[in-house]
Amino acid sequence: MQAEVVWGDRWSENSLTMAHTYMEVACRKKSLVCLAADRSTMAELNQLIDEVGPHIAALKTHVDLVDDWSAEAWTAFCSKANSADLLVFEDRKFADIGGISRKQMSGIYDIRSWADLVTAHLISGPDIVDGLQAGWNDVGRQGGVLLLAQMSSRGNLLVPDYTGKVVSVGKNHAGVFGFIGNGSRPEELKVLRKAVGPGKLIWTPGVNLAVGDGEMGQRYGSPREAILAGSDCIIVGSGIHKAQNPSHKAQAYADASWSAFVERSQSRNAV
Ligand code: S5P
Repeated sequence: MQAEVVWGDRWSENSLTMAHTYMEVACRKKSLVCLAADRSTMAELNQLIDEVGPHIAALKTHVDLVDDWSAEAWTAFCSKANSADLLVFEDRKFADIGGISRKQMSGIYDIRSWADLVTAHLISGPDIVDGLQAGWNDVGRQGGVLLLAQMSSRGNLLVPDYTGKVVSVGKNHAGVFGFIGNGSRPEELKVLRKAVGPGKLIWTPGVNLAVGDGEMGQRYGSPREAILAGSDCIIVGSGIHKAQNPSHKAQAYADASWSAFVERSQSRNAV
């Protein structure tokens, strides 16, 4: 089925090209899974694409945690991801003023040249989104910013009042692809979806088929519950890359996310 039909309002009310690109990839792959590829060598990262590429729609990186990073190896890794029909999402969590964020898109890692998506905190104000978009513009590319509206870790300081302010600024900003919400708490996610409205995407970490507490204060909720509560992509890390068989696990997350998404679209159409 065509992406614009399945995604409904999410498609028609989001004008950002990268948002449509994601919705199309998700439909081709029948997967609303973004793999958090938190492995620290280039060989392990490349192996992950080989193992799970067909079952995921996006690959989330932390470019600064790779031990043997080199510009050549990274370029090859990104083109491998693109050949596997994956969006590349650098989870850089930018937080500085607009002009510096623009410069941080270049530098040694040159994020603007390979990332389709990046994360940012809105703590410094809305110019950060313009700065990041200018970064992509500087190299003739397009991308999307995911603003952190909630976090999954215990004790985080993104309290409801702050979340509300991030959403009210971000939902009206054309450069904003969507928001990071907390996948471990479906009730909070429903409130977030209501505030965001139908247009912007919500991507959620803190999701695992084994619900409960993770390492160092991480918390996990179920993939199905997250999608039904309004998430458009589950960000899964250790649930896949630490599994005995990452390919099988990735397929299980893809199936859970896609069937919940179909259920959600059907109930929307039924109303
Ligand atoms: O609130 C957040 C936001 C993010 S982007 N909580 C998170 O865990 N993340 C990221 O999601 C985190 O940086 C990591 O890469 C991933 C979760 O990995 P997992 O192993 O806990 O599934």
